[in-house]
Amino acid sequence: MLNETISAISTAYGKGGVAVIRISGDNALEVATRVFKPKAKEIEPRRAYYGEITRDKAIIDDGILTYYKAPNSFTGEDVCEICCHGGIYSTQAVLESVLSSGARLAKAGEFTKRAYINGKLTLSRAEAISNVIDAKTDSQLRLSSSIARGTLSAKVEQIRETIISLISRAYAVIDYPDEDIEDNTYEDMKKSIDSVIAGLDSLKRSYKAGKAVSEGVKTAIIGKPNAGKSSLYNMLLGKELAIVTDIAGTTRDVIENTASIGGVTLCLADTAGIRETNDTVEKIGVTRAIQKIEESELILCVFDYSRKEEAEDIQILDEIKNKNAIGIINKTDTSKCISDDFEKKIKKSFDKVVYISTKDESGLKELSKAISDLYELGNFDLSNDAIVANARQSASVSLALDEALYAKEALSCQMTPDVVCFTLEKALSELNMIDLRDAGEEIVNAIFSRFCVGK
Ligand SMILES: Nc1nc2c(ncn2[C@@H]2O[C@H](COP(=O)(O)OP(=O)(O)O)[C@@H](O)[C@H]2O)c(=O)[nH]1
Ligand SMILES: [Mg+2]
Repeated sequence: MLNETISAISTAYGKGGVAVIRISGDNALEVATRVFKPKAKEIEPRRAYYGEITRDKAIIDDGILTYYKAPNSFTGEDVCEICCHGGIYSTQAVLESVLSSGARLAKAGEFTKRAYINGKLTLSRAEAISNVIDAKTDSQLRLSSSIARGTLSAKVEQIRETIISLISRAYAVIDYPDEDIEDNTYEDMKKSIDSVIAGLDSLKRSYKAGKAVSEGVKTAIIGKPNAGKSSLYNMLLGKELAIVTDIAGTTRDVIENTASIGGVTLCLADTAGIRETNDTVEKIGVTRAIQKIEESELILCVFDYSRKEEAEDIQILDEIKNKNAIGIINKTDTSKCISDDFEKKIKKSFDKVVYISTKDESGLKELSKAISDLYELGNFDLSNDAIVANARQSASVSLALDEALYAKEALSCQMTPDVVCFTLEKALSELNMIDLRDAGEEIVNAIFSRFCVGK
């Protein structure tokens, strides 16, 4: 039953100052007031009431009750929130009291699912709420909070409305086949399709930045032994995690961690220095490093300014051919020993070369900018622009764009209006997938089951 009254602890499990027990459904207020005894006689919506919390008629705690009357609540149903002291045992006791007073325990994501079903949230906003909770970097938080507030949904809605109006105009032409499309109707429709295409195209391009922030970029630090890879890894993470020594072959295992550089979420891997070696363990490390080049979406390729280039440097340039890579010349605090010729060769091999010194931490700003530029983060305001942030949304946008381009062609080739209509309807149904407007129950359930209990 959909409007069964449900309840769960909405704050994190563990000891804390306060905890919140959320109750949602037709009987939310009735259930809450069986447990919570306010000092006031009347409970009005959106006001906080102090009172005592009971179980089996005994007072077990005191706290605050807030009542949100449908539809003005998170779920769109009647909602009560009991705020109690945040002990592990005490919070559980308050929940048990609520459950024995007529509510059942909410499933994972059930509050958000109800918000979605009751039209309080679009799917992309609901997903973004879960990303706000999971955010690990400042840019992830800004982006997911912006999508949760509806920036992406609003843009999608605007494009949808234009397509719907186009379809209705095309139908009008179909319904009166004897009349030719008037010139200004035709021009109007063309303009509208162009605006749909421009909107979809900018959403499609935003995924590069959106993915770099939300899903992260698999990045490997590669170079010959002692170039300063582990020092760079530590500098990017702001912590001494990898062992740094002047002994070639120190790093053998691949060590991985997440860093936010220039707003981009880098899933960073430090690797063994690439060279010929007879050491059994180091050999495995070198094989893994080369494998990492294959698996990674971005390579930070480190060269040593303080030593003349060696065969390994040249081998590495070969390994990263056709890869998305940034050249990094490290140890610029020392006097230059790398040859001018090789420096030129490095500059030719990469779109971007950055000079750094991990010793005096110089060049980090430039490296951050190079990474941010690579993923076009400078083109977007993460807090306010409509940005596509997951693969499912991106696929829908691309398919909708293809259909819109086809509709434009159909219109300019003077194809019959039903072709224009048909392609626009396809564009619309692709776009509807972003917020799963036509989604079946199973897909909706699968998405919300990934949320935590109490959300
Ligand atoms: N002078 C100088 N030495 C550095 C710099 N970066 C690293 N080193 C030194 O180079 C050696 C090798 O560094 P490490 O990070 O272990 O290199 P890896 O083998 O590439 O991981 C260590 O002695 C570091 O202290 C730098 O920017 N300047
Ligand atoms: Mg190392």
